[in-house]
Amino acid sequence: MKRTSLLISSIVILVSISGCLDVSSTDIQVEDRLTGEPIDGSDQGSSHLEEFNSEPIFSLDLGVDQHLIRLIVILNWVDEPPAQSGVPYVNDGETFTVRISDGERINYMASTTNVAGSPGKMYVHLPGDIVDNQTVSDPKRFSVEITLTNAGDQYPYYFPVESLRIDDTGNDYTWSVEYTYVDKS
Ligand SMILES: [Ca+2]
Ligand SMILES: [Ca+2]
Repeated sequence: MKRTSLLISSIVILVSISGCLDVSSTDIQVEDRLTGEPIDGSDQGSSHLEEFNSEPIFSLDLGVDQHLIRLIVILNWVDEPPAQSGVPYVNDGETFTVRISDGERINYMASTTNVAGSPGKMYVHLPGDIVDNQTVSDPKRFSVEITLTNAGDQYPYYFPVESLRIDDTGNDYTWSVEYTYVDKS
């Protein structure tokens, strides 16, 4: 019960900030939404993508009385060490894209490119004012898809000409997903 109360307080703050509802109806609507048991879950894994390719990594099926209120995706990756082919090279960053979709109204995408020579990290939080909307809480499947949008190639540090380019074909990555939904049944 304590956890539920905390969750309700958080949502009240979110709703207040969003300004989507008038004050007189906020308390009733929030209480109605969150009557039920909050259920947390998570999953994680690792994979490899070739440049321009995509793959699904996670899906979550929710029933008619289950309302998603939080979904977070975290990606981590490290590009290959630069070549030392006579001269020092720089390996340009990888651009990963995370897409969270419910197959209908939600199609949320975000991309990040790592700085050359530094690890890449991406944190994607499906915004609460979208997932908390009752109109999108019918039975549905939320899915997460990863794309290696661009694998930056390698160029000589002091002489970055196209003729000396080394193709970067892909990259490893690790992922984790955390979510919370409320079951009102
Ligand atoms: Ca690269
Ligand atoms: Ca790479």
